[in-house]
Amino acid sequence: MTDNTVDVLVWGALNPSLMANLQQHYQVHNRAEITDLQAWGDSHGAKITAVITSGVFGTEIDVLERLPNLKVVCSFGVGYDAIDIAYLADRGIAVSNTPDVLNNAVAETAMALTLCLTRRISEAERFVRAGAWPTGKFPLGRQLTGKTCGIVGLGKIGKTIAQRAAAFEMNIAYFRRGEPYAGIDYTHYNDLAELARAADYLIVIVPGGAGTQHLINREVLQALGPDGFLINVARGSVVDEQALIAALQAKEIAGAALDVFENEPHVPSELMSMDNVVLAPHIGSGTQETRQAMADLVFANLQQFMADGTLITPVE
Ligand code: 8YV
Repeated sequence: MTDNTVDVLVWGALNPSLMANLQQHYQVHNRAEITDLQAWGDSHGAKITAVITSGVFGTEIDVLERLPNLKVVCSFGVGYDAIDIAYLADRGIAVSNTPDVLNNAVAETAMALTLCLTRRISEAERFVRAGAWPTGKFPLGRQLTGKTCGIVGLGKIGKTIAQRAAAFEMNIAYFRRGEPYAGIDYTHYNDLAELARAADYLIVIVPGGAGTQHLINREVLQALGPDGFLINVARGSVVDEQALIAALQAKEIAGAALDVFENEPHVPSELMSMDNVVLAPHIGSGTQETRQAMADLVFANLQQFMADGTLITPVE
């Protein structure tokens, strides 16, 4: 059904082409514009059959409770830790995400952050812009060639990162509890601290949520050691940020590159002031091509669900 008679609730400002498609085909309500939730729920809640959100916006049970006829939640992003999946499953509400289309973009971000960190690119640029070049030499970085890249989470994005790291002639190792993956030649560790000990660069790309909360803790950071670098392109919740700050302050690790934080968009001031830390504002999937593909997939999921009640990429 695309005759503007179906009401959908969008959780905030999403990709412009997705917003335009939604406006064209649906009656769009915007969560960000609702000030009086109760009044809005009383007059509009029962009309909403679909929610469109993102991996960052997630959902709120308070709002979902006011949508008695909700049938589907379509999310812009692969990670769904911010979405109340168990609650939605209980109510029989279908959920879709955007897997696969962002693997390359996130892998590129991981490599960009890794290179930026190890070759001190941000720091070097600050040095040049500050006019410091004529007054002295910039300190040396370290190379990736021949080093060990430890991947925490060898899922689809993790494998895509591994291929790129291998092209830089890095040795690839990964953490997985229990048995190694069949048919994968990379070195397997079932103990995360052991992987960290072996790694020069520890790249984190596991899903967020309760199961991975503070997986990267003090012990893992200490195992990574004073010559080891941490790169996080997963979720802020996966790294114990206070332990990371302590490890950086004590020079227990060499540096960190972070695309995600525990309390986004707020970044601890301690991290802001460290030269051996590279900071990015959650841009893992942020290329024009990938965001377009994500927007198209969200809309295609919604359209298919409205047509036949199925999703192209359901969260299962
Ligand atoms: C965000 C992401 O969802 O896919 C994910 O899980 O974290 C990102 O792609 C996207 O930035 C939402 O705005």
